[in-house]
Amino acid sequence: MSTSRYNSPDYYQVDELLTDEQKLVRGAVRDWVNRAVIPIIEEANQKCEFPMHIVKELGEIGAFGPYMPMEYGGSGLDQVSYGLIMQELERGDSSIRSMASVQSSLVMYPIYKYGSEEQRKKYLPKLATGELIGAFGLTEPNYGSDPGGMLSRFSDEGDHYLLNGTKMWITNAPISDISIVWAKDETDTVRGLIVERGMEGFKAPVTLRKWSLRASSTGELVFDNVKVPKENLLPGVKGLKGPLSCLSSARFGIAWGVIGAAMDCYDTALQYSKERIQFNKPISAFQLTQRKLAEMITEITKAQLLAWRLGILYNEERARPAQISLAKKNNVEMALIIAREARQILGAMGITGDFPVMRHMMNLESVITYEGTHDIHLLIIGLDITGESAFY
Ligand code: TGC
Ligand code: FAD
Repeated sequence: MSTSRYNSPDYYQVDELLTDEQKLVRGAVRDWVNRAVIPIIEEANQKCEFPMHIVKELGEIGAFGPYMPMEYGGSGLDQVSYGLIMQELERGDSSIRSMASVQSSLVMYPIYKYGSEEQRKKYLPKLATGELIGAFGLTEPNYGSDPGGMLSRFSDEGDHYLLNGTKMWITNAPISDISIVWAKDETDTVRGLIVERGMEGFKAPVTLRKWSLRASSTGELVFDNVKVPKENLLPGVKGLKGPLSCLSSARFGIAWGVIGAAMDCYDTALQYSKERIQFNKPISAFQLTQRKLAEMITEITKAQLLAWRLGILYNEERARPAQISLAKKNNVEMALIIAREARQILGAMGITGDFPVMRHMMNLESVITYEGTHDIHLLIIGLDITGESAFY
């Protein structure tokens, strides 16, 4: 049972659009977040440490690859359920949702979709339980928004591949057992390789001094003549559409996840405003506070409906990449604005770790940048509606 004071806002009875199974899944994850994440997450952020002990528990509650078939360790759930799991995890902290997003959408998904049957059987069940942790290496020091320019390369050396290059800003890198690494072959074609911890010439140094996603483990992936066995190449995809299709799944999860962070900020600000007295009144009685709260619940409600509709389209395999961009862009910006406004309602208390608001706000500064920046998503939508590319 939940012991948290959290009241999940549902201004438009969006719950009525959910199935019993979807609500059951959400309830189980919500209880777990209240029990396992809320009590430890502030300390993990202050110490800048990822709480490793929760990985196996994330596996037990089915947070890794929930939409994968059961034979590979998944739960065979639909995409709305996946979204609701991400929403509850991100209510706890974006770092926890990040860990689960990468594991599910960026590591299990490409192995399931593009891997051989041997690769699926070898890696997916262990990734589903958290016995293995995965990372996804696309971004490089000089190629972030423009991953097609990547410099990482591998050559065919007969009985193995030889991999060289550097990936930067990689979630889970320092704690990962396997990484899905995107690199160009000798024909300049982007391919995916599964690189395992301990391979000679492979290092994953941690990225220090972050002010955002402090409870997430971020690092580099450095390959110096790494011998990768030939059976570690993902056979099922060639070209940039390989990594970009994985991003579609992760961006979908983020569009849902950030609603959780926004709901937590709204709920915290609403409760605080009713209890905080200034000028002999609760601050919730002032028009300017009410405007902030009314705007928040309006934007949360719109974001919920957007995510739900996208989930239905996703379930029907009709969600287009630009539609996913729209939801990622809109919902992350919505959550960030709400976090900033909620922090104002809390006054000085808003800057402390006694409340989750500033932590969410700082996290969301990463979320608006990764998985495609806000502006890149505007350009993806712009291209979709005009037919003109403004990237180059
Ligand atoms: P472009 O020519 O547009 O596309 C190349 C090929 O890919 C196809 N494609 C997609 N396929 C599936 N899903 C998508 N979302 C797709 N987007 C594009 C496209 O149809 C084409 O296929 P084909 O068959 O014609 O070859 O590529 P471009 O080089 O012009 O780049 C386009 C651009 C800028 C939109 C793209 O590169 C982009 O999205 N840039 C942003 C980079 C990004 O999002 N990086 C994220 C790194 S991972 C990360 O941040 C993880 S954080 C995780 C966490 O902690 O939660
Ligand atoms: P840049 O591409 O240098 O962009 C800088 C600015 O220029 C942005 O505002 C951008 O919108 C703008 N810009 C760029 N191109 C254009 C254009 N054509 N028109 C207009 N404006 C433009 N990557 C991974 O591969 N795996 C991970 O697990 C991962 N985890 C991450 C975790 C964290 C905490 C962070 C912060 C990042 C992570 N990333 C990861 C990297 C992330 O995807 C990139 O930071 C992101 O894609 C942007 O790249 P960049 O930082 O190099 O910015």
